[in-house]
Order: sequence, then C-alpha cells, then structure tokens
Amino acid sequence: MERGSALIIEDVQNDFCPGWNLAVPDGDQVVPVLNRYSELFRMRGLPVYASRDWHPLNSCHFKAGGGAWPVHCVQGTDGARFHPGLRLPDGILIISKGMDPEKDGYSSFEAFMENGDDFQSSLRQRGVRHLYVGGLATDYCVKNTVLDALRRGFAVTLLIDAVRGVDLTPGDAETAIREMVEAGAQVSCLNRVVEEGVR
Ligand code: VGL
Ligand code: ZN
Repeated sequence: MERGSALIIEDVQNDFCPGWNLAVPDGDQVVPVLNRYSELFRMRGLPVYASRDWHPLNSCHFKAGGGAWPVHCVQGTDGARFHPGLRLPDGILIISKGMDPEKDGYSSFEAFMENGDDFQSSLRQRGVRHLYVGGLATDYCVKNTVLDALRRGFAVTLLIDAVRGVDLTPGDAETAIREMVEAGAQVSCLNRVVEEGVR
C-alpha cells in the first residue's frame, strides 16, 4: 500500500453472520482477518472506513416491499450492529447506506458519513486514490463498491481472504470476483499486503 491508500470494511454486521437474518455462509470468519488489516492500516496512519447497511423497516429492498431479501440491518436493531468481534480502531470512519426506501443501495458510493458528507467527498478530502476492500458480501456490497470505485478512477485491491459471498445462486461469489478482476481490480491477501510495506 502507498500513501493515498485506505481500507474499507464492508457491512460486517450481525445480520450477515451465521444465526442472524441474512446469514452469509462463514460471514463471521472475515472478522479476525479484517482486524489484522485494520491494525496494519492504522499503524501506517492510513484511513480505515467501515460501512454499515442501515435500512428503514419499510423498503423495496425487503421481500414485503417487493425486493429480494428478508428483513435485515434495520436502523438501530441488534442485527444492524457491527459484529462484536470486529475491532474498530481509533479514528474509524463509519459510513451508512441503504437508507433510501426506494433503492437497494448496495454500493458504498451511495453511503454517507455522520456529518452528511458522501463517501467519495470524504475520500477526496483525505487524498485517497487506492481502496483496499474486504467484508460482506462479495456478490453484493463488495462487488458494487469495487465496480463503482473503478469507474470513478480509484485503484482497487480486493482482499480475497477477507470477503465472503451470499451465493443466492451457487457460484455467484466466484462470478462476482471474475467481474471485479475483469474491470481492473487487483487481488491480494494479508501476507502480501504486510510484505508490501508502505511504498
Ligand atoms: C448486502 C444483501 C442485502 C450487502 C446488503 O451488504 O452485501 N447484501 N443487503
Ligand atoms: Zn441490505
């Protein structure tokens, strides 16, 4: 990673973990790996963002509203909390998305900071040009965020050991990874990111 890099942890919330409303298979297994990544970025003084899916109870995103999903990550509920094992380092930048009841809002480029700034403005303010992306789920939030970032001219590294997919249809996560790579994403893992150091 170089100056201008940032880590974005996508939606590591209870409802996406085993036993909760929209469980991603092995979703909780990203937690210890992401803790290592965030420590690494924090030690190097690089920004760490955590996004959260943050829906109103009535949304076109949910089955009752015509969407694909069981109710999950409703604002203020336990299911919407970050996984209790996820360490949020000092200075963590939290962004929220999915608040518009008429949109799925998968991408973090549709997310806002607490002060109302959108994600891209926040990245620009911090001089971020390269995003390292991990979290849940590979085939939705991660994919949409990565593709949006590439379209907007950011370099993107997909942290392959820190993502898991919903796989609503088996193979969706693999297909999503292929799409991200074809669109220009690099793929890396913890050992390699550690060895890269800061260039
Ligand atoms: C997500 C399904 C529904 C995600 C959000 O964050 O990947 N997936 N809502
Ligand atoms: Zn959602």
